[in-house]
Amino acid sequence: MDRPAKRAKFEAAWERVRDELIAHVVSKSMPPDAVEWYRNNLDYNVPGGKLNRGIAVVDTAEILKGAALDDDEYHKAAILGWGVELLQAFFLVSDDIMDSTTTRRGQPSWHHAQGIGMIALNDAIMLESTIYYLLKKHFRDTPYYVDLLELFHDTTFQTEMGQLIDLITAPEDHVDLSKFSLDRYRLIVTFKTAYYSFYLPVALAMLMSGVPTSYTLDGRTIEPYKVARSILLPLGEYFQIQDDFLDFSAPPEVLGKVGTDVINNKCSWCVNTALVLATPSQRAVLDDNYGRKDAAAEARVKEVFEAVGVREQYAKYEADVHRRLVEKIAVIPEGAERGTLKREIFTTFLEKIYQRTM
Ligand code: GPP
Ligand code: MG
Ligand code: MG
Ligand code: MG
Repeated sequence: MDRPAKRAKFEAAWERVRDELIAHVVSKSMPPDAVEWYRNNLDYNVPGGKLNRGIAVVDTAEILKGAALDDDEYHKAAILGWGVELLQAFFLVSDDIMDSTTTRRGQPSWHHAQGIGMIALNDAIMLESTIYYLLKKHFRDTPYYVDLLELFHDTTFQTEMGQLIDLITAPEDHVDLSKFSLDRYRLIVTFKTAYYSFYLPVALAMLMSGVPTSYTLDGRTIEPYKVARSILLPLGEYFQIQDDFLDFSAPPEVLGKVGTDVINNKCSWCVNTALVLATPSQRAVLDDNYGRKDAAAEARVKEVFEAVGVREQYAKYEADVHRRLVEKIAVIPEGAERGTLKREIFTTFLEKIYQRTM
């Protein structure tokens, strides 16, 4: 199945999930205006993104099975996938309030949309609770129900820790580059993005596919969830570094948006790399111009990025991380046994990301 067909099938699963969620609040005696509010919250915030995270659950379950999923397996994988998308919707609605962001996915941020305001906070929490309603309804009788609960809870906490260090490192309204560093950056992106975007979808599919906590293959003891983390967290870091580099370097007509990281005081890979390489006078330019809502200041920052060689650093980093990940994936022991890891899970992710330009 090609990408658009996969996406269409996954979106069709949403219709079913959404209808059962609506039926649930109706059954709880919610009046029509509340049902309508909840429906709008779901429709506005959950299905409109790229859906990469949700579809990754389905893809991984298929690779682990080594064959097409039957209807029941597909439906289960899709519900977990929509669980990840609900978690993401909860994060983004909340994040846009915290970041005072007025647009998201080409429309007003939910809290900024007509008539919503701070009810968005309750809506965000309802998006999160919806995950646990779905898990209970569809997985309560499976042996891995508690593992699913723990995984969603642990991942949420990790993302919230990431959000905390993000918020205190780079407040939108106060520039202090002395708080930035590449180590701090790595910690932020691992916790804020990599766990929920890269590890969570794969680990969900692993649980659903009956992958145990450990097994022996070719005389070696494998801890597959640890192996998955050891590849997917650096992969998530790579993805974010790419995102940051493209924000600086990609032509807007290719990227589909204008980069705003410099103006918004983002603790981005580019500024952290520049801070390592800058001379004292270049450092002064960064201190004076970073995070200012002013195009001339932004241009001065970008001149420093060019002068210190951020582009060359990126090319070096990308070649290096690609080689490291390929090596890591190549040593995963593989067998035909059900419930064991397949290298293809990780190679498909890596190939999708490597040298992307948008
Ligand atoms: C977006 O980051 C926010 C997250 C990925 C996680 C939010 C976590 C919470 C616990 C609320 P961002 O603000 O750097 O990116 P964007 O530009 O998409 O707003
Ligand atoms: Mg934000
Ligand atoms: Mg944020
Ligand atoms: Mg970005």
